[in-house]
Amino acid sequence: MGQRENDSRELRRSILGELERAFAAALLAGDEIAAETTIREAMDARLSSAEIDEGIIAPALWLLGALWEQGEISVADEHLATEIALRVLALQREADRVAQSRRGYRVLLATPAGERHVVALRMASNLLGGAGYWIVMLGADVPAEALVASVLRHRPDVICMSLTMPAITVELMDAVLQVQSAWPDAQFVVGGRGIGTQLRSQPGVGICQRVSEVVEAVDARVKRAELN
Ligand code: B12
Repeated sequence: MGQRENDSRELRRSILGELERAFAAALLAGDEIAAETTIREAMDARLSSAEIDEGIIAPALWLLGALWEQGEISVADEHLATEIALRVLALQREADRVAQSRRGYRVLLATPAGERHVVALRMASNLLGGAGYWIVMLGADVPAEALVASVLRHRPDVICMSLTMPAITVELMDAVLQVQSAWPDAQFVVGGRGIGTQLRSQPGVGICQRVSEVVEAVDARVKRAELN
């Protein structure tokens, strides 16, 4: 096994250990909000449901059981902790259900002709893929005609575009208009420092300031398309 793989396992183990301690402390304190926050952090850290169950929830309950046996906590404390753990399992199930429900939806990502900055686009793709969306990544510098052809072929539910250079606004606008004229129901989410005021009033286009907003913005566009 390589050093890098070792390091990443070590890091994962240390994250898991920290979350396990935080979750056990939340159960001991009967603090449902802290317990939920810890599990949300675990999900954000991309720990799997199995890792969360085996590495965080089960050990915390074992600890509580041991404390109860030793008479250090009451049976009521133990019951409260179990109830909180059961509610957290429901939260996990809901998160899995939402991710599953996104699997049937496609998001196509590209930058317009002339735009070669793609780091934010890749970030958006990772976040959307992680949230369950099916990704069609075209990458940088996609001419409007090629974008239209790809949209008609893949029929994405949402098209995400990134613009860094304000000088390329015309190309982005042209791409949006060409796609909309070929497919009037097309839904866009665009972001990037190059976005000016022009696109803000364009129907079918949502604007994001930060990449962390992308999943929410795409969810909203998918819902809007379903209402059309
Ligand atoms: C890396 C880089 C490059 C790389 C890009 C490599 C690649 N594969 O991406 C290379 C070397 C190719 C490059 C080339 C050029 N670059 Co350059 N580049 C940068 C640099 C250093 C970092 C850009 C970056 O990745 N940022 C990190 C990302 C994560 O941040 P972000 O793009 O701001 O995105 C955030 C938000 O805007 C938002 N977001 C962005 N897009 C999207 C999309 C969606 C859907 C969502 C939800 C959110 C979202 O989320 C992100 C995080 O919150 C910047 C410096 C800077 N200040 O940004 C210059 C910079 C962008 N480049 C610049 C320039 C001028 C150029 C060149 C013209 C240089 C040259 N003379 O050749 C060329 C043009 C290339 C082209 N035609 O596109 C200028 C742009 C100035 C301007 N306003 O026009 C900058 C600002 C540098 C500078 N200070 O002068 N560049």
